[in-house]
Amino acid sequence: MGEAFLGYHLPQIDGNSCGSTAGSAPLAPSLVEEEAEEEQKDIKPPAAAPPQPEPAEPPQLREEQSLKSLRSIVSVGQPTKKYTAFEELGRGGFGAVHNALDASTGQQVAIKKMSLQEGMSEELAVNEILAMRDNRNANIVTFLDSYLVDGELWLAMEFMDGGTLSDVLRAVYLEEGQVGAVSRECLQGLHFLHYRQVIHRDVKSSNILVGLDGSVKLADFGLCAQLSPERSKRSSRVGTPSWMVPEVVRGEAYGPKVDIWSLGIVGLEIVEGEAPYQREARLRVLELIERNGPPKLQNPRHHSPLLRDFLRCCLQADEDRRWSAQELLQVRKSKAAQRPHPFVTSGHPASSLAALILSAKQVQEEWTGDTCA
Ligand code: 3AM
Repeated sequence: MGEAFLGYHLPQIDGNSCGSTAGSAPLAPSLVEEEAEEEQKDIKPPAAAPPQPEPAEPPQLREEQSLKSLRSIVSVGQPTKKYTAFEELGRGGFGAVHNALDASTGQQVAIKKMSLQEGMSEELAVNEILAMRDNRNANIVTFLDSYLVDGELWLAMEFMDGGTLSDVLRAVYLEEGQVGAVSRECLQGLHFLHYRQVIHRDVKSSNILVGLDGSVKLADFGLCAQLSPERSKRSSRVGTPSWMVPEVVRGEAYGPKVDIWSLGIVGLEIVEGEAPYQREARLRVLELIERNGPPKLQNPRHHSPLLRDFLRCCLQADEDRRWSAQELLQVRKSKAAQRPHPFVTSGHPASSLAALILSAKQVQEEWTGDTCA
């Protein structure tokens, strides 16, 4: 699975912060990575002329500032007293995720532990906490609490008992009505974020969590960007290669619709099993995205005209022609869309995903059993 990256040689992510506490906006971190030709795993970004939107401060000063902002937003106290029965669920790009029990309520929680030893993590951590804390919505994983523990940031959030959408896709096949349901739920989360001028910038199936009740929620906000009237576009090359939109690959100015392209790529992941070019080396992926524009379905005739049209609306290389979350959902009537996209409205209710997510869990458990046997 491709891992996210921040633009190569960037002195800042792009000075962003999610969350409404603009005053405590963390400056984004320095990151200078060695180039290495390898698969998208553990990749670091390719060479490009990165945007330099704001003058960089000395790295040490920025690190101190972000550590200060982090200290000001985390809770005081010992999470090891509040939470018990820790078990590792898995590892992501920035650390491990554990599940645990809230000792006072018995509620199951997920705790993401991010090591702050590696340069830029404080800023990503602040970004992630503020984004989750300040953007509460039924289609966004709920933030519960955060702590600083021995050089680690612990972020407690709601436990999603179905795991990631990517885990589900490995185990079961989704019918089109279920693809519509997942797309609609993600679009609702994206519409909420975009309405609040937040761009997620790393939408992919491994950053979408699901529940055994059929819920579908966006997660992993470390790379998100808060737009403002003064800064209505971003231009840093941030994201995960196969899910990146051409305007990001080219280092051009972009807005919230980058997430809609990535959602279109999630649609391809769902129906084809993986994202386009996912097995290619990262430089090659970026080259292919820039050269080929919108990726095509391998077997278009295997899919309905509605699904094909939905993907076409998301995967428009021209940002102006790409539909927004609002247009796809038709949350409000706009000139560009007098009706919601029928693929989204024809999607099954989210609750109908419950059985599918349960079967995916069972298949995964069988696999684990087989491995252990
Ligand atoms: O490594 P896998 O895919 O098994 O499902 C997520 C992933 O598991 C899980 O942590 C791993 C690394 O991202 N995870 C992350 N956030 C979670 C949450 N809020 C979560 N599992 C449940 N609830």
